[in-house]
Amino acid sequence: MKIKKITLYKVDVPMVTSFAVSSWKLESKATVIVQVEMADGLIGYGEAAAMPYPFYKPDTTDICMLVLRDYIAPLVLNKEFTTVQAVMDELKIIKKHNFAKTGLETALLMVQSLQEERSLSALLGGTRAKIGAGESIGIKDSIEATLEEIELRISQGYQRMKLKIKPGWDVKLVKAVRARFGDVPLMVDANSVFTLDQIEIFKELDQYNLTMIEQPLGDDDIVDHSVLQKQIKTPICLDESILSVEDARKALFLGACKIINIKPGRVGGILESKKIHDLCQAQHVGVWCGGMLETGIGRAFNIAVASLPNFIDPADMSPNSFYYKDDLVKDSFTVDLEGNIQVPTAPGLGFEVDEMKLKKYTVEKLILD
Ligand code: OSB
Ligand code: MG
Repeated sequence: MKIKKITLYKVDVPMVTSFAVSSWKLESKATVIVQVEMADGLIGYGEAAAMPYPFYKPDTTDICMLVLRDYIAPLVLNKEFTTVQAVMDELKIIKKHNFAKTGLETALLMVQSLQEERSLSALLGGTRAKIGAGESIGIKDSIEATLEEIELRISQGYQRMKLKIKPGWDVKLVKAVRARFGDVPLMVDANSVFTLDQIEIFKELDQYNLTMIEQPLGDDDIVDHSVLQKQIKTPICLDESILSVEDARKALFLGACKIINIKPGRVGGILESKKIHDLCQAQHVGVWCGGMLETGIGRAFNIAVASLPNFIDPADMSPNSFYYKDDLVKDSFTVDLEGNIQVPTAPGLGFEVDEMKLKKYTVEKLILD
């Protein structure tokens, strides 16, 4: 495979409502769509779904644009590679910048899927025809507003609720949800805002039969998480802390978690996601697919990844219409009343890129050839 041209689209799709987590709030989600044009004429689209600011991980949308333009494109343009993995190996000289790498990798996997006339799921070795969907519920103005949202999602079939928590918005929220909805599958995500000094909060949360507690402590920590995991029975799930299969290996070695949230963008791509999946499967540790509020383009890859056999919990995969006023694909996925999403069987994304919408929401475009 030989890449002839890379086009970077920095897009900004307006949001329906803001999305707040422990220490930041998203009002507008900028993302980078990567389009590759191959020497044989095939076109692929991928997404580098970093946040617009460095509050989740150091990467931002603008940093993705810069790294793709100045470091990734020059390493790969007009060179012959045998596989997508070979391209990713070439990029190993660039430290981290996983979202930017994922933008290119996903575009190339779309091309490979078209070339081989197999769906992305089939290409990866996916075994599920449908995947379960869960909702990630941002921090709202009131507990009542949160309960209303949960009621709606339960009625729509969602298989589990994930509540964003922060100090002061933790046990009382979970308690209220349990009081109203009984044993609905429930988990919490702290987006790295707590420290071990607040261990009592986790001991209390431990009483509420949560399916897991996601990233309670520091965004690059595994040691303190291993201390915490030994003191609570609720599984800790790592998100921010796991940037590679090596990180996953170390976290499992230390007992820092009992489950891992795999987001392709955070770990540097679909192939790295599969490596983490395989490692965890071999160690009988489950994984599940998180999200970065990707557009329909990025979500297509997440769905394919989530169809692998060791993805044992529902994905964070609300339709983009929850979050955005518009999408970049036509007829994106839907969640049925059992809370399932059909895994596309067609080659490519499985959804058609809406070129008009892509153009409409592009705020910066760079052509590299
Ligand atoms: O921590 O899982 C997270 C969104 C942006 C950044 C971090 C996170 C999230 C979500 C939303 O929880 C998940 C989704 O894409 O639906
Ligand atoms: Mg998270």
